[in-house]
Amino acid sequence: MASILAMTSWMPSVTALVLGAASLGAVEITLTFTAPPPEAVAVWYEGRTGRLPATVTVDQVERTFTPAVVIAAPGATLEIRNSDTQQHNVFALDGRLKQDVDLGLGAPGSLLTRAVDWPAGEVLRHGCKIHPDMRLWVVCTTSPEAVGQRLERGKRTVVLHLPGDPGPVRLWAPRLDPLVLAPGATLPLTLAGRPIGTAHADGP
Ligand SMILES: [Cu+2]
Repeated sequence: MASILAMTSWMPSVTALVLGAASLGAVEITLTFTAPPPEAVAVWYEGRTGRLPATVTVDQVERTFTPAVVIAAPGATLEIRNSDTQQHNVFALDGRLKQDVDLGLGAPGSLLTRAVDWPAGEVLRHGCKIHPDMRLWVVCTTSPEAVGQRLERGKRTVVLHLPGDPGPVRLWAPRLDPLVLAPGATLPLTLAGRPIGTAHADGP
């Protein structure tokens, strides 16, 4: 009886904490790097499905894909504009994802399209055959909430805000070992087993 009473007296504060976290409608993910960070990072809810736009647009300005990381649903159309003063040649080559796509030369002012035709949960890098430094990462996911960004060199702490009801978060970066973060968890970040830092998701 005493233990039940003790539990009951605990319950309201625990419930309030859980509801408090959920009502914020977001998960804050903090990445702390002990080695040079990857070029880009993205997070989305693992296994979640929802409505996503049928078309996603990326621009090319000053030899840079803008934004550098985009989120797209399976089957969506990816539009790639060229607002630059020079031509670009967008391509994607990834044996594992069975991708060998060359969109050809895109003149200034042009708009090229392709289908997001690789599996959900996978990220396909695109580049430009003329400018090898150009990088675009397209995240294919069914999660209605997802965010990604290019990371600055030398950055040691990155905080991402993923909107939506808190739940397990999939964390992606180029060559990063697959990682799913439950709310409240802290896990090591590793590249092919080599530690490069930690990831923490806030939560109850
Ligand atoms: Cu280019």
